[in-house]
Amino acid sequence: MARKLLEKIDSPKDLQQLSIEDLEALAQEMREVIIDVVSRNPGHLASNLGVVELTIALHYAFDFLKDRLVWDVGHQTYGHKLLTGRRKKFPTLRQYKGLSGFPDKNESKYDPFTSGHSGHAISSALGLACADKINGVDRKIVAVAGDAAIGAGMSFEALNHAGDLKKNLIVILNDNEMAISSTVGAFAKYLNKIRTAPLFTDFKKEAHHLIQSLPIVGKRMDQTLEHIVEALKREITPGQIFVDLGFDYFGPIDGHDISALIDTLHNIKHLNGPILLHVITEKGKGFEPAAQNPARYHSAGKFQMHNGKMIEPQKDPKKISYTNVFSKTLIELAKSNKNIVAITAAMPEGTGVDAFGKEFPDRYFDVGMCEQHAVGLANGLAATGLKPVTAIYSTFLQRAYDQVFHDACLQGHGVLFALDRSGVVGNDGPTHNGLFDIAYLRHLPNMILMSPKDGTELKAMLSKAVQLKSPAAIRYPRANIPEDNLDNSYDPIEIGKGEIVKEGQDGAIIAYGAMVYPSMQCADMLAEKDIDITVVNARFAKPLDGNLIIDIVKKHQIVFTVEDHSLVGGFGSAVLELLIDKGIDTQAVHRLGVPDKFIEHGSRDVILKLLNLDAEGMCKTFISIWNKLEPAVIKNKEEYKETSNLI
Ligand SMILES: Cc1ncc(C[n+]2csc(CCOP(=O)(O)OP(=O)(O)O)c2C)c(N)n1
Repeated sequence: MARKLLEKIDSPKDLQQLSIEDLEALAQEMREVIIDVVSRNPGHLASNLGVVELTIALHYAFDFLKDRLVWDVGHQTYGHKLLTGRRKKFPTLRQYKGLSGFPDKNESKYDPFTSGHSGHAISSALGLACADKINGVDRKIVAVAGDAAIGAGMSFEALNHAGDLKKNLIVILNDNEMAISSTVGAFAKYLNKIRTAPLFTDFKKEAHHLIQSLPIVGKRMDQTLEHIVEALKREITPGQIFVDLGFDYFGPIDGHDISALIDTLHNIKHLNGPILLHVITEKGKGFEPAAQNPARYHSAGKFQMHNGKMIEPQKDPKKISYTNVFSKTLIELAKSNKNIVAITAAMPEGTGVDAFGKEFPDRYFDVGMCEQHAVGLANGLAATGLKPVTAIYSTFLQRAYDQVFHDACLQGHGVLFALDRSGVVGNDGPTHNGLFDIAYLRHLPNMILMSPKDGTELKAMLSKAVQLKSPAAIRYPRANIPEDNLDNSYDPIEIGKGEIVKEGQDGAIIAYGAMVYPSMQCADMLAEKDIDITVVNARFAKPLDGNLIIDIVKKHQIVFTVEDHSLVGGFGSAVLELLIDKGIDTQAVHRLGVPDKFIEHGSRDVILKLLNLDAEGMCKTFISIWNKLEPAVIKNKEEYKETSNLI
């Protein structure tokens, strides 16, 4: 399809050649490209469609090579990427070595920060504004935050600070009434009230009309319209809360009216001090299926472009996700255990607790994008003997580290953390990988850490964990469970006890969680080469099954620890600490996991393969170490050599 306007936009400067009508047509073309690419390369759709006009207007009114534009979360920057020299690479969105789905400072000069976690934009933008003052730099700093992002604690902290400092800062509140699903909270209700107030631009027109119709004085008064509007605005401003915080509030304005947006941005960019521009947008705008069901199309799978129908990946109907197992098991357990309550931080569907919310609305809390508060709330609930299951992605719980320390562990309260998306998450990339949770939780006294090898074990762990009186976390990946059938009967889990899955004498793999099945496959591959290894399912990173691990290390010449987690401070580190503390020789131990660097985007399978954390990769690593061992200690090394180039 010819996109005659977009094809001419190599940088935002090119927008200046276009009329308002052309800019409107450009918005249409951008939508088509976004829908087309996302229908094939699943990504964030609805939020991006909602900010197309705002994106154009921002790049028209500012020069973000000099000025700075900071998007909150950053999942809504596809239009921004199309206008800032990344149009040709756009079809590679979220693919390995392709464009990131989020702002990426290594990707473009137009992205001042790499981001993906909500609440950061106003703080970071304020930091830039403060630095500009110190460095004597004269430029405009703009932060764009959604109505859910602005409800995050960090955003409030930044507004509080910015309103006091009075530095030049423009905050654009992109209000579409939606987080992933509906935005929750009293602040969202407050914004709702503003939304129903007359649009700022309509109000100006109305006042103009009224004054013109006054006899004689009309003309003269019209000249002072701006002043009157200013004065009236202060009196009847809908966003009074922002004014009271020290901001100049403008809005609400229609976020799909390019002309009004450009006019307003041109007007406010010359004002001093902190400014908040309230823009009303529609999530999913311009693509009916997404506009009708913005939550479903927030992060869409593949779909048909002409009707939005989701194209389900060809999947074995028996295959279900860990999230699904967690979601169903939690409901089953909560039916008989009335103490169970569930908490999500604006991720009800992603974590699967939405189903719990429908079943037990009085025992369910969606706190908004406020992970810190989620953990504090859990503490209060747990203090009374209730059992809060706090379902937060591994990467987002990082935001609440101190609350985990202070409000869960220090109190010794039985808060259970369900850490979905632990490990490599895939196409969302470095901002969303869950690679640090063992490290940031393991050192906290009272904490119990476990990870199931499959769906059946997740059920077993969850049913054990909801009985615990101390804080605990279960980590599981964004993946389908590996077994074909979910077993309804399972052996009870004993805290701190692992299991030997397979016994051999040539080496051992001690695997944690999702790495157990690939380790078993690796053992099968090695068996074909006549190398017979033991595989241990560690189950716990804290407390470790010390006796089992020491026994395995003593008996084997090569021992791998395997985890889809950072090697720094992870499961393997815990094993080494144990061995050193017990005076056990650690020479045989090799740690497999994620190196000390940020891991780029690409599908989970591709990334695990690159990290040598798939069965083949483990096998290769095992053999390279095996090859270095003295022939005397390897009884079948000669036989092995004949087949070694098979790998
Ligand atoms: C700290 C954190 N928690 C949760 C998320 C997951 N998340 C991504 S976008 C989103 C909703 C964003 O809503 P809003 O800020 O209103 O922006 P919109 O998508 O409506 O443009 C959520 C919950 C996140 N990115 N960061």
